[in-house]
Amino acid sequence: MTESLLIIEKTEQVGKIQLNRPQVLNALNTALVRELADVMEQMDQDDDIRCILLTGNDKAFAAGADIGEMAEATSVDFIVKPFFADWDRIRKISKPIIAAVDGFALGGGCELAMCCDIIVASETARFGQPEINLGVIPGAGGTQRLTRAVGKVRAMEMILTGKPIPAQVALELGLINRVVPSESLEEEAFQLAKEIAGKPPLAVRLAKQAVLKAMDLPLEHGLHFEQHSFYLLFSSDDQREGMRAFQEKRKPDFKGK
Ligand code: DAK
Repeated sequence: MTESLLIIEKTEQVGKIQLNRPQVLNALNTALVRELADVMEQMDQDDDIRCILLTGNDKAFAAGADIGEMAEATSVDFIVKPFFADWDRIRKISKPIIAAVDGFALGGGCELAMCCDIIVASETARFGQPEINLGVIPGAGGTQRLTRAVGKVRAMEMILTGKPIPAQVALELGLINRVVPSESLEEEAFQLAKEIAGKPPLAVRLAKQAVLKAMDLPLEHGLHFEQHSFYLLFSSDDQREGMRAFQEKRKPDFKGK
């Protein structure tokens, strides 16, 4: 029997997905990325899941796209076959995604973490874009998202040298949210996912969208999007519930409606 490429678990409104190709440091082949996009889309539609948690194992979150699969590809293959189409599906997920990163997050692995909304890393995690050493450049957003996250000169150094940075440096550069000991990574990331899962789902969804818009819209347009999203939430039950609960000094019970 072949082992599954992903290990999936649902706990307290958190959908956990573990990448499971440990023998190749979770190298992201087409089949795995397809399955990941499928599962994330299912979780995006599942009312019982309010936050997604993506993890690897202690040696690697993911060491990049599968080099074995790519090595003999031609430019025409990339254009004609939908080699990388599933990556676009992942960035369109509307629920928040937390990456819990231990070990290597390199190339496509670093790009996958950056597609997530929050990154919690262990002290031994390493982030890098080593594609330059293979004669190519990042292709799943590395030159764009890394630059937006850490600024031009830092991104340039990482991408031109291909040298990974340790978690503590990634934290200082603003690439990740927090660094925790390896043994508590899963629990800390889960607690954060659970905390977000307890928030009103519609507001969470629109907040995610609005923050992502800030990355690529001019301020005027971003502010416009924010304002309209704010107005829209006043037609939700959760807005009434949240404000009433505050006035009645009780805990709100959000339904995502
Ligand atoms: N692909 C395939 N196999 C890999 C792999 C990868 N990326 N990374 C590691 N492996 C395999 C190794 O070949 C080895 O297999 P065996 O030899 O045992 O069969 C096994 O995993 C263990 O690796 P090592 O023996 O090398 O382990 P070490 O601890 O010595 O070294 C390492 C760990 C992470 C430093 C090293 O494995 C390494 O440098 N790996 C390659 C990292 C890399 O260059 N990653 C970038 C790949 S290019 C796009 C989407 C995505 C992408 C591009 C476009 N579009 C949407 C357009 C992404 C591109 C990339 O990620």
